[in-house]
Amino acid sequence: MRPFLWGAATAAYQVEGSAGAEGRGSSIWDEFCRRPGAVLGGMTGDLACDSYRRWPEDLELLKRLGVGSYRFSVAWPRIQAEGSGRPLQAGLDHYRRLCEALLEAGIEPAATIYHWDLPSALEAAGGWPERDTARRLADYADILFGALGDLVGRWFTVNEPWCAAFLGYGQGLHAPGRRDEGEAYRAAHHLLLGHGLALRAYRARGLAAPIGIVLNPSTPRPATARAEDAAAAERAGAQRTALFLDPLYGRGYPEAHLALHPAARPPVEEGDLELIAGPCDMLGINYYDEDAVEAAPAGPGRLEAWRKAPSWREKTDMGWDIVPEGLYRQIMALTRRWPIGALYVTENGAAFRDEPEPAPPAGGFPPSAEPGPAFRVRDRGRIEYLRSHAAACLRARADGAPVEGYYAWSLLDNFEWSLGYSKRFGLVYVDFASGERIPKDSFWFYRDLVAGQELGAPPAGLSGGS
Ligand code: GCO
Repeated sequence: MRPFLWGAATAAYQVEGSAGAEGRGSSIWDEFCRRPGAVLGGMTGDLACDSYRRWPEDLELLKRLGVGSYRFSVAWPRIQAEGSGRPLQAGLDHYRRLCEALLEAGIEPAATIYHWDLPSALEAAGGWPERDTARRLADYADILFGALGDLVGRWFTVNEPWCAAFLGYGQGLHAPGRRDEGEAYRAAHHLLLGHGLALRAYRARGLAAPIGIVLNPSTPRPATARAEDAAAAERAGAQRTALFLDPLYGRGYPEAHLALHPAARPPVEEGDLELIAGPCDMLGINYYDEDAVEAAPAGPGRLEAWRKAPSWREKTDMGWDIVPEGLYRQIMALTRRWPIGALYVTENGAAFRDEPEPAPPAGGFPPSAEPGPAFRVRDRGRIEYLRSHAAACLRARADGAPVEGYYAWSLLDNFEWSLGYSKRFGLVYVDFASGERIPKDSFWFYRDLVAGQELGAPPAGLSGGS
């Protein structure tokens, strides 16, 4: 068994800022943030965590955390301002420097190619509902393979195509804010096709690092043992799960799901399904919560005939149920149903209302080696969340599922899309006014977990002694 990989994750638009630096073009998120009412309080990613400039501080944090891998995303408009044509050298240089510094620190650079920042020029040409956008993604990906292929240790093509397609083009909650179910299905197909074309370009280069895609599957639990609720749970999960996993694993689109959506016509052309099903080295899944669902009469706005059932679970600040067993169930369910060779939990974490409190002066004897930060964040809820979910992940591994790594979301508090800076997911508290970073208690907890001291393993050096 390969050693388990612990990591932390971020995404470009959520942390980088420097929106106009060094020729970076505009993305659909830059535009969406400027649309009145689209993002809470009119907040934008213009500054965010300022990580484009402060990345050396982030690197120091990663080193202290002791993680083996850092999952970041490359900002497409920094590489191609208009989404096509010759790359911007400054953008490539930035990510090369970041990767080199990570490698020097013994941390694997894990690059996400597309985490939702589509260049505005491509949206103006039709965006993801247009087939050409898939080709543009593959061209951009191939630029990255050429420029960073000697440094990146792990590639993820597309992050959460369900969100990009259905929140972006169906529900209008994410950029570009369109509301058309048919467009959402077209977008979903082209995101998958873009993944498939990028994968083909990658294989043509003969690079060795593992490559895969990141999904956010949904595997709700039936609220009762009745067969109708089990069927409702299957219907409720299909759009985020089978709609993507079936074509990725060579089974075509799930007809039972498409049949419920008259507007759902993935514009499949000859050869698309073969491209989409090109073999990947790994699958990434992002898990945050699990709902209970029950059958409900179908009707307008409820084509799939299910509804969320009440639950007793504590919730995070996102209003999401805290269900660590749901992660175990999801991993087991996915790996039983699809022939997933290696699975990584590429995001897991929780938003809570963190309140920095003045930290007592470093006391004790001998005095601490360095003065600590003036503030402390006692985020016990996040510690419990991370502990229980990491344990669920390792339980799935012990029970035979090919789970090979886990990334905490997120290294830093950051721009939580349409909720702006109001939701804090970080292991590190960010004071957005000053950019100051303060490791939360969960940061030190996660360090201990990564070091093997928090999930019941005997402390290093004490094991096996007789
Ligand atoms: C994702 C999102 C993250 C979110 C996180 C919390 O990949 O799910 O990209 O960027 O911040 O999921 O909602």
